[in-house]
Amino acid sequence: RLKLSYSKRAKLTTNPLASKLLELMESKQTNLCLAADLTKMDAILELANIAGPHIAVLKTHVDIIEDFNENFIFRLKELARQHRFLLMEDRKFGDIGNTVSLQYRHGFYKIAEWADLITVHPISGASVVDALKKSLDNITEPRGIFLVAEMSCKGTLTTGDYLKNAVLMAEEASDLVVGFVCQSNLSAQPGLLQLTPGVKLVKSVDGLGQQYNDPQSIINAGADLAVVGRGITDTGNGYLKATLEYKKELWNAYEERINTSN
Ligand code: UP6
Repeated sequence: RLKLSYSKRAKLTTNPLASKLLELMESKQTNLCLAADLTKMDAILELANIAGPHIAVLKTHVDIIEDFNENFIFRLKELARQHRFLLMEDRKFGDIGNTVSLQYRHGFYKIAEWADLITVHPISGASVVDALKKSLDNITEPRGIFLVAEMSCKGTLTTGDYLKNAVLMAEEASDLVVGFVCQSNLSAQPGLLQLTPGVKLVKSVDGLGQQYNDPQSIINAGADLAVVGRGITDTGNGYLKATLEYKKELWNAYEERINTSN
């Protein structure tokens, strides 16, 4: 997996959204997933408009937005279309099948209607993926799930058998799973993507448990998509400069990974 280009891997996936994502990454030359963890709609839209041409995925936590309304989704989808990036709602679903399917389709945010990708904790077992799949009736666009196999924070319980079984679940799960959220190279399957959060230009911590590694280390540890949040949003030099810096570092590390022999 680690030596294959994104475009080759796009042909080896079973999920149409995973191929679309890998092709988009190759054509935009970016493996950056931006965590837009801001609490006002306009601030997120401004960030999405500036960073949009340089990212593959914009990741949201819609439940932190203070002035959320449907117009936000309408405008965000328009930016995603214009700048060609996918939308991921990092909801980290973690309940029984019936509850997650209600949370996915209903309530205030109606996530299934607009999020190309979602994150799901494998804690409830494979039935949760089946339930999410069943709840996609009438949704015609392709959808994908990233299973949270291993977390980035200090003291996480996602270790040992939990981690191993989460990977097996992703490998065996329905065609809805496009990959996992993790910190290390856990699967050789070329069709699954590794999404790695906890990324900053310099290895560091945030004082609240988050642990950051630098772009080159996480790409060498198997990341296909790197999640960068505060490394970009907390910058003093403007979003564009920071986005381009992360994009370049991450893409160079990927090219080095696929081009060096061993
Ligand atoms: N995230 C992690 N670690 C995980 C899973 N998800 O940090 O194991 C998410 C957080 C946040 C983003 O919910 O949205 O990735 C990281 O943001 P940061 O770069 O600002 O720390």
